[in-house]
Amino acid sequence: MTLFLAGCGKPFLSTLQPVGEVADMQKSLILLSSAIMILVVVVVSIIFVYVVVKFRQRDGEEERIPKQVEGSHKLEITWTVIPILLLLILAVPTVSYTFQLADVKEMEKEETDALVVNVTAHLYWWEFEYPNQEVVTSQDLYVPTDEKIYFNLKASDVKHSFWIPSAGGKMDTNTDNENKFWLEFDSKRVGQAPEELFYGKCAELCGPSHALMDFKVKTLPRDEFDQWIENMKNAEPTAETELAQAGEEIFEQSCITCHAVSADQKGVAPNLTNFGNRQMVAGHKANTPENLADWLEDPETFKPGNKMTGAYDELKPNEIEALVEYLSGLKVE
Ligand code: HEC
Ligand SMILES: [Cu+2]
Repeated sequence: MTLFLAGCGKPFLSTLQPVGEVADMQKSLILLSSAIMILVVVVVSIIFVYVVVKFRQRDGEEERIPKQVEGSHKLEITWTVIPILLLLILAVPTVSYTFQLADVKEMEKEETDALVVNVTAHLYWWEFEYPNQEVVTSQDLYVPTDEKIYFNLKASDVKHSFWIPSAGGKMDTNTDNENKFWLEFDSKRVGQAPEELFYGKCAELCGPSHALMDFKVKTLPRDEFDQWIENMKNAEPTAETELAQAGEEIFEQSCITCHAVSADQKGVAPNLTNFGNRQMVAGHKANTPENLADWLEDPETFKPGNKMTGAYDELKPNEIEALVEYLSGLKVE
């Protein structure tokens, strides 16, 4: 079963197709521990079958009792020492990797060139802040390749867990402390995923829409990443058509209290500066005008338990059309 299921892995979300150093280390631990477990199961099964066959009760020998070995020092020592050795083989790389993966000295320096991302998990969406660049985005995380990206993880409401299966993790996001770790994406391997785009997940059951609490990770070469940051900083909401302008008006009345459309603001709802570039609507369905209209019309059916339901008066079809036009135009190249 495990072998068959392992075949289902997709290159953009498989722990078994690592895309960077952290994922490599974690995969090697998975393989090492699986190998040790398989070895133990195989050896124990062989001994079990051998003993059942060899010492079974045979016809005419009902009274015969084999030699008793209870309290044998040799056997007791053998089956105590072997597990200790196996655990040591597993413990040495595990402890060593644990320290390497928790090494975040670089991000804690006063002045650092390292890329830091503050991740805040909310019911049921993700906020990504680049504190040194003063840029905020949501749902789609942008990262440069070939360098360590340091994450500060926290949650605003309940416990969630941050996981990018191909790159590493998972690590809990808590409400009362910050967890820190780093990940790395190897430029030679990001091509394994279509559009160099990876999937991220919430890995801690957090409520009715937990399974829909997904995000995307877009990997870019460093210079394109810098350009993206620059473009985000300069982005201004535009409404070119008349329909989009009508949408902007509604947005400023009903939505702006929660949603920001400039990249320097955090908030109680996803920052929409580059919503038009997003892969998904609310992290759940493809970002098409139809799905966006469904979401605005009835958020509750789209994503049960979400924190937008009931936050604005019911929208008329023409208002939804205008909002869809406006929101789809919020793009940062
Ligand atoms: C109570 C504050 C609040 C108000 C008011 C509000 N929203 Fe939201 N909105 C949210 C939250 C919270 C989410 C995240 C929901 C989720 O994914 O679970 C969200 C998500 C969205 C998304 C999806 C964002 C993404 O990155 O996928 C869009 C689009 C959106 N809202 C549009 C609107 C529009 C248009 C209005 C006004 C008509 C509006 N919102 C009013 C809180 C609000
Ligand atoms: Cu969750």
